[in-house]
Amino acid sequence: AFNGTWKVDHSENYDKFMEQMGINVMKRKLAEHDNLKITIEQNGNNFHIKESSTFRTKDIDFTLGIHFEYTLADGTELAGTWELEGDKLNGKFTRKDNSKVLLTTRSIVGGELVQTFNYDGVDAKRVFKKQ
Ligand code: MYR
Repeated sequence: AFNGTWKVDHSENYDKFMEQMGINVMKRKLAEHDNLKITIEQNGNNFHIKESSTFRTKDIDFTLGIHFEYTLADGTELAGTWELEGDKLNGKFTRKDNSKVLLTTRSIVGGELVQTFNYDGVDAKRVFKKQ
């Protein structure tokens, strides 16, 4: 169900979320219009993600339940896991610099991919449309 190419359509509270993450206003303005596109290929428990945005292109491989590392476009390093709970992907990642937790989920809602974020008390979401 997650398979396909998804292009960001709109975001909610993403600026506040990034601010909580410590990202400065200039970078936040750019990130609001990052044209993020993710291509998801799921094979059983294995996922291959192609991320492309105005910042970079990046390939990510992970297996459900297996710890992996991921670096944000601003260089912030995270490590954690994705797990599948029913139809929802639950991600739990920890920042390496301050040990704070970033929670994220992906689910398909009405044919759109909804990704939620929570960091340090601030929630946000981004909604992606299938290409
Ligand atoms: C992936 O599945 O796409 C790779 C792993 C994602 C880890 C968590 C991503 C959180 C992204 C938050 C963007 C924050 C900008 C401040």
